[in-house]
Amino acid sequence: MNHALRLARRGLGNAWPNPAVGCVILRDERIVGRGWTQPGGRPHAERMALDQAGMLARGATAYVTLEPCAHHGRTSPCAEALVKAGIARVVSAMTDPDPRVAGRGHQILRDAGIAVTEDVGQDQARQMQAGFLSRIRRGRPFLTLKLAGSFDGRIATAQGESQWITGPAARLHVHAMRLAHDAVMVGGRTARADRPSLNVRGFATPRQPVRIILTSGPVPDLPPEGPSHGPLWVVDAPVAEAMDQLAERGITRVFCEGGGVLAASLLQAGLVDQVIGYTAGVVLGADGLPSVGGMSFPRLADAPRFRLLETRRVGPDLFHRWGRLSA
Ligand code: AOF
Ligand code: ZN
Repeated sequence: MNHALRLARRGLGNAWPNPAVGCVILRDERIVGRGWTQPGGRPHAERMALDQAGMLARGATAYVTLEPCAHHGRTSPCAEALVKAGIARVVSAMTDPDPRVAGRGHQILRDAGIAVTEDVGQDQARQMQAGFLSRIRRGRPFLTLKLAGSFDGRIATAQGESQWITGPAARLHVHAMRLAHDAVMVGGRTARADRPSLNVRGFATPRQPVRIILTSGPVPDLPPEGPSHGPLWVVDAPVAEAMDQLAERGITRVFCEGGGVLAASLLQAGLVDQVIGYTAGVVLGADGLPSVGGMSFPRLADAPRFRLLETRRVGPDLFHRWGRLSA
């Protein structure tokens, strides 16, 4: 299952609107098929693994990071494909929250006499599916907020100089984070001031993230959609409504890169699920530009609070990742 989870990770950021699923087919302790959800969501992981296994799937065990689907999409359901291929046992990590599946996939397998073991590696699978779960259950994407800056949380000097506070290693790390998200989002002010590329560089990607600019104001001239830039979506709606719209369009994971005004609105609205920080060993002082704009929380108890999940050194800077305390 760990192997299947690692395969699933390859689909993060490019399988949307579908979940990123991994599948390993094991026969006589040998791997005969490996699959993961392909860019755009099809073929599904099981289809790819079964095609690889061919006749060797007969009597084999399939490990899948999500319940095999039961609905008729562009092709027949994966649960039926597993039955047809003669799979003897299925080990799955979690039930598919999609109402078209929701237990029916496991049922098809059991009805066909296949031994099914559920919920193996469930915690890791749920983390991997945080975006898909959020889109299905909450009707909004899983939102990661990036805060990069000085010790004292500033992203530019009073004169607006911001290049470069963090080093090249942190910048490359940011591109790896973009890679694992469906969309990269900034507010209108940042878009106009920085004309950011909002693409993935330094890594091969099967699909560039969607570029989202959240604004009611003018939009700067940015590179058109192409091999090195994803589609450009301009969304003019209050933050909560904007997030709902993105989920409706299939987005499961959003990476917000600022600026401070948008960061404050998202935090204030309780929409931030994860914060990642890049902190540099420099101090800019109170006249520097803050990474988070004004928020009105008169009492400390009302301020959004996060739990530390990870710390790591990236070059000369500190990377830290925080998860939201209440869901
Ligand atoms: C699987 N294996 O690799 C994935 C699954 O639009 P469709 O027809 O491609 O179906 C999308 C749904 O299929 C999606 O909402 C989720 O329930 C399931 N995703 N299922 O068996 C996979 N990605
Ligand atoms: Zn399927």
